[in-house]
Amino acid sequence: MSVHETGQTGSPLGVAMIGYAFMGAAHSQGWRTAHRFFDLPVRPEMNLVCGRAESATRDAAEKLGWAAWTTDWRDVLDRDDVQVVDICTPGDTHAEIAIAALEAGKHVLCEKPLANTVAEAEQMSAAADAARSRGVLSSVGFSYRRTPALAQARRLIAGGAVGTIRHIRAQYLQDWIVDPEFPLVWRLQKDKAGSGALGDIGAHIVDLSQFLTGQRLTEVAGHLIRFVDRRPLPAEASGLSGSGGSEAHRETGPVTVDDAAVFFGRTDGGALATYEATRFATGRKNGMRIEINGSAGSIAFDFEAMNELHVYDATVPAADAGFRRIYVTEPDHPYTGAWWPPGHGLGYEHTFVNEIADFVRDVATGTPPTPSFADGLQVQRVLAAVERSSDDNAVWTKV
Ligand code: SOE
Repeated sequence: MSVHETGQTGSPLGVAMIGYAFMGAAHSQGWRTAHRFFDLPVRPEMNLVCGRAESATRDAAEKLGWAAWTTDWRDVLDRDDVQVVDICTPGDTHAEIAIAALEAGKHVLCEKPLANTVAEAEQMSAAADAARSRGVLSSVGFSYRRTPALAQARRLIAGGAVGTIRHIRAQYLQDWIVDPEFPLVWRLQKDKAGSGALGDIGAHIVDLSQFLTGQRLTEVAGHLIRFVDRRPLPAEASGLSGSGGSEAHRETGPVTVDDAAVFFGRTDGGALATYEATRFATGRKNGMRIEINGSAGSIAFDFEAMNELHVYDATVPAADAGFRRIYVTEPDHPYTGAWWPPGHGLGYEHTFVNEIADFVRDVATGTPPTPSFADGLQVQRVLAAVERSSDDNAVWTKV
């Protein structure tokens, strides 16, 4: 019996990823795995990862499976073995990197939110339109669209399952900074993140509500709040790293973003939409929930039970009506046919593998991916409108 060497199948699609922390790790899972579970026309090649700190970037390259690493992201622009640039950095660098990569002829996948300001998002969307005319494609990484249950919910709603939509009710509940001693990480700094819960997790539920319903927000009102104004600087910033400096004397810095956002809006389809995005929902770890109520029924989802979809059909006799639980693991459900037999649920990382599989297939076939930078710009405009409403204190009336 002779041993046979396995050749590399499919032509390579060279990828460079910028940023290697939480999102970099999630995207790396996608680049390593997508072509091993989905039949793709090309094979991603993880050729270069970029970061700022030399040792951490080298360690990330080895751990996450990248062939090379650099501390200068501009190195990706003129490499012939890079056709895709995947941006996994904080929002303050999205515009500069994406526009340079598009102008260099690289397809771009950019993490959400698209940018930290509407002005930056407009520049990115214009660059994406110009690049698309040259066959250079782009997408913004609203990964929750690739949750099978949510993609199935969109199919059901498009098929009339809820009838005329009256209510969109979306929450994104986390609690990772309830402790006032949690350090001042980049997500809590406006110059890095653009906003706090509003843009980091509120962006997800704004995009998702529009994705599921096909409707767009036209007007919003809301309020942003900050509960904790100052936090200890991260160890590396306060010179404590390695010195085991005493917690009692750690320097603090100002939190410059919102801790929580509540807002509501009207859609172009006449629905009333309400949103809550908070990092202070003690006990809720990643409670991204959405419910759509319509004239013919309702659909409800909670990411903390991400394989389940709850559907209410109002057209059956009241005595038989009730929310039914669909376990979204059947081969006919979106994405699940590429994974495991029915009943073997998926997890958070699968939304990134599904996202990257769609992106790779679209790039290989010259199909403009969704969501586009224009979709990302529209979300940015909603976030900015909420911020203006909050700044104008537009929602409060004294009791
Ligand atoms: C915030 O904690 C966060 O990491 C978001 O930035 C991600 O987009 C979301 O997928 C998980 O939560």
